[in-house]
Amino acid sequence: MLQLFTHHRSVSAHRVRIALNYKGVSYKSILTDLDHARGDRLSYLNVNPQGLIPALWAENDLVISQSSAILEYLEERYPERPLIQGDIAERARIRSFAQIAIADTHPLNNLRVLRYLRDAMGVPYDKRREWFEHWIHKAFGPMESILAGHAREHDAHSYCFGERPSLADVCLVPQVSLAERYQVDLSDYPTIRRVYRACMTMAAFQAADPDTQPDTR
Ligand SMILES: N[C@@H](CCC(=O)N[C@@H](CS)C(=O)NCC(=O)O)C(=O)O
Repeated sequence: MLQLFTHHRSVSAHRVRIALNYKGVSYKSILTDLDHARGDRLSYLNVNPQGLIPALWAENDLVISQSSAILEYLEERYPERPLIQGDIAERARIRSFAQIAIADTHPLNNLRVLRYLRDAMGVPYDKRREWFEHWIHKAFGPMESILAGHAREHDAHSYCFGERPSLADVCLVPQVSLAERYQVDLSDYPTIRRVYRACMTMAAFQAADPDTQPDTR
């Protein structure tokens, strides 16, 4: 069985949990601490030398790190319920949207970045909070206009780009969940909130939510 090194609050692991659930792939959660100081984190470096979560122990000697690489692996290994489909333009649109979250948003608000701002740069809480919210709005503004524009041009649909979830939804939902946890004002993003609500009616998304994980406290 696949084993996922995960933490309930990890945005990147959240993406992978949604994809595994959506594709109906069974997996075992290996609960892994986000805190580098803890002993189990040190042994986790043998699994993922970067020490970042998630990692997927996929096959005998194959451990995959980096959520986008894991998501691509799952897409190729379990193509039956695809997360990237449609014509070549739609597939490009889905990938491009997903990268706003994966490449341009999450890395700036990652724990190690926020801790570096605090510990090495001496940035106080209110300024770190400003940083955090700034990068969320820098993502959600364009995401909202992309989704609203697509909804205007096509028949109204529930998910990011159609009537079935895609990689775009898999990457959007954890960012919204994170923003909600930190009570970021999302009132300027009605389409994002509508898509989020639609996703959260699905069991695959509910079972991946940070609040429903075995290590949720
Ligand atoms: N690009 C990586 C990012 C992985 C990552 O940064 N994971 C976070 C949790 S979402 C982590 O382990 N953070 C620990 C830290 O920043 O010290 C991916 O997509 O998998």
